[in-house]
Amino acid sequence: IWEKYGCEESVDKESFQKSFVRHVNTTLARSSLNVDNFSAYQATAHTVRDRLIERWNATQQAHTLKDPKRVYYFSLEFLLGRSLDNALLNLGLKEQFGEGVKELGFRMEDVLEQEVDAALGNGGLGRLAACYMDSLATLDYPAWGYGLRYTYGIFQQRLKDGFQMELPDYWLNFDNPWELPRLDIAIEVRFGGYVSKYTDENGRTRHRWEGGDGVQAVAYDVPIPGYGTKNCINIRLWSSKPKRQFDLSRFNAGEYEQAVNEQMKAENITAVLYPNDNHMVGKELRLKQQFFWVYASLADIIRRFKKTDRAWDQFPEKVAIQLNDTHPTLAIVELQRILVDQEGLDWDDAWDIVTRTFAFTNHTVLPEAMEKWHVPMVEYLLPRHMQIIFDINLFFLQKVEKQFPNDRDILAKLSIIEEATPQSVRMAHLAIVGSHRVNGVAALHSNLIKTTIFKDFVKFYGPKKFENKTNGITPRRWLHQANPKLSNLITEALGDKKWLKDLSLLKNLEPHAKSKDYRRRWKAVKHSNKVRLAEYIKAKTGIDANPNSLFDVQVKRIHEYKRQFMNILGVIHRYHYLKSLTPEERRDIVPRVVIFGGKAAPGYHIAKLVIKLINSVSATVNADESIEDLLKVVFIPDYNVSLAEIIIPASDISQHISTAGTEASGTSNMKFVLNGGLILGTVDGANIEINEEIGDDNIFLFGHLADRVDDLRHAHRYRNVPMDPDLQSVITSIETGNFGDSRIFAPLINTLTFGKDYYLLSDDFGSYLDAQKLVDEAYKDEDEWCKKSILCTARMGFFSSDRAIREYADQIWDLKPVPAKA
Ligand code: 26W
Repeated sequence: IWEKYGCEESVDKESFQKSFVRHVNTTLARSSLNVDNFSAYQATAHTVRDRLIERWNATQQAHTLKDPKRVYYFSLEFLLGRSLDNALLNLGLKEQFGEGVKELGFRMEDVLEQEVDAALGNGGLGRLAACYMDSLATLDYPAWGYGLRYTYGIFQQRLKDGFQMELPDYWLNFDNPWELPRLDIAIEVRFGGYVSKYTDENGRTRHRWEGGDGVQAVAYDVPIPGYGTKNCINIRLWSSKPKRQFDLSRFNAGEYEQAVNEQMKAENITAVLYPNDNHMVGKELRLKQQFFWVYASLADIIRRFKKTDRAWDQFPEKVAIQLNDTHPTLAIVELQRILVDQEGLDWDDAWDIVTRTFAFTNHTVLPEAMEKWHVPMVEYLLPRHMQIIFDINLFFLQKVEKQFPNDRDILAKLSIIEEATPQSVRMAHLAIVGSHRVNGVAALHSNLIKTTIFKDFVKFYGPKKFENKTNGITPRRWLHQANPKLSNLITEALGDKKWLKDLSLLKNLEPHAKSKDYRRRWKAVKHSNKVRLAEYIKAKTGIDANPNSLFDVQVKRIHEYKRQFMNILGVIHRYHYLKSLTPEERRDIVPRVVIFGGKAAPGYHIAKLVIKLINSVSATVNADESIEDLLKVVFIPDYNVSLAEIIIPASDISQHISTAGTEASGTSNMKFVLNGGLILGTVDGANIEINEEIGDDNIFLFGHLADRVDDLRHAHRYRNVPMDPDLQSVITSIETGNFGDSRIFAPLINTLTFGKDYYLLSDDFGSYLDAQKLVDEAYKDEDEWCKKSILCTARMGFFSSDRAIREYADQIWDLKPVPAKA
């Protein structure tokens, strides 16, 4: 029977339609008379889901049989965006199903538009995790992601009078076809309690973590299909549920609120994603999220490991765990606890297993982003783990002392415990000590961590433990899916779609930059992408963005170090300049649309003022008829993955202008250039490597270098550095009230004065304006610009997440692909 009915779901147009109609009738309980676009989306999604699950099953079965080494990617964020289009493309179903849907009376574009984003992440780190899952699946690696299933993802952003407002992102309003609830996989997680000591049968002193309150972690599996392979990997997201349903005795006694209390407390744990990007806030609930997640994930991994009868010392030969930043660092402690307390291993044997299992990726050098947890809080929630952290630290510092006798200074610097009141656990230190490899995410960043935040660890461990793994992006979503017209034009030039699995093949596009006809068509694609964005802007903001203008884009989280403030100050400078011109002089000007997008953390007041200033400038500039259409300023609200897919293909130039040394890598810079957009940026993060690949002629770099930053800051702090005169006149203009009541902007302007201009806007402003001038000049020669655009795309092969994942697999995880059977 299994063989008879276990045949594969077909993928042709007719079977799509059959399955679509069946899902409308059964899954949705509707009829042909009441199928709207949303129902059509649901029916299509379920049809695709059936095919996904089949591959998912086959992949997991193959892995179970082969039992290869697996990598587990621990990430508190997976910023997946929409799934339907991606699944259609990766499974190669788009054409047939598109036809099928059309004959049923729908347009595929409208159907795709119905899906809400899975926005379980803040920005760079979360989207990187999503790109890496795509590559792991595509390259047939046996991999799982582990994360949390937040009920609320990153908040939705609205604007009110130019100010950011936050709305909850309740993304699970309707059923989510992209997850498989695994209600049978439930793991009890504990908090609190106490530690008891006892002597075991061998006379050894042992510890047991007892008591405390329990909640359940329930698994939801999200299938991630590879492109051009049957391989389909899994992200397991945990959702918190109460251990028991509500307390019936209290309910019967009429204490209804108390009766549901425990249930609510349990469900709180995975209720909401913390909306802070690059900023640590020491909230107890966040620590609970982290422990809940790593406890359940490790229990799951160990259950899988124990299915085969292997000795513990083989654990690192079967399991690699990558820590996506310090958020999952407690996993190090938890594994040590399991091995020592529960499995009875000696401390040193256990620790050897632990350190061979874990590797740690650092994503930021900003001091305010470093995770530190107060010891009393950790002690109260996780008493045994706190003891183990102290022991890990003790044994570690003993080794340090042996290597550096009588150097108290280095002990204090390296200690996992920060000696303040109260004491804190430095999670980055714990992550380094508990991992066999530490990596940064771009060349400059990886060097910086070795010479700044982790330099004393390099003294102790030597440099080999610290590596670079330059970030990458998936060309499937960020070119093929987001920019289908350009994807087709590339495929046409290269003869086939092999480049989607080997992005280095893009280099064969280079000769086509010389073809006038190819350039014409390349330009036409960019133009049509700009038209699409202009229509979106008109619909959402009412602003007319002329697609014949230069589209200048900065979209990313709003943060002082990313310097959107400098961008808008530059816009004001341009505005004054335009107003100073005679009508004849204006004829020579390249019209620009300056586009901003991005969310500010709800508690980050300065960042929120930047949004307000952008909107105030937008209101003034867009209403000023004297400058005609030469400048428009747009803030597109609610920037997210789906919006990025519209914005990125439409940019002529995008800005990546962080203070040198602050942006670890950036990944949107790669997405823009891959889509033939040029970049204006500082010598920071991956901009540097992009420059190396695409050449000096195809990028606009400016500003001070990272090695100058300390001196410049020092100068601001201790000497009276006069403000750049152009910057000063822009500030004066704001203060005069040209962009509304200037008093609200005082705290923002103060960052440049009383705040000692920590992010060095004044120091870089002159070279920023110069670089902008070069952009304007270059854009006048449309044909030359287009050549640059083609060369940019052609030279971006290195930045595929496939390359990045292969490096991790070969150099850190020792992982081999396991191709799923066709
Ligand atoms: C504890 C609060 C917190 C939350 C999130 C601290 C730090 C984070 C993330 C690590 C911030 C983040 O997303 N960093 C970004 O990671 C990207 C992927 O490597 C890089 O491209 C960006 O440069 C970096 O800012």
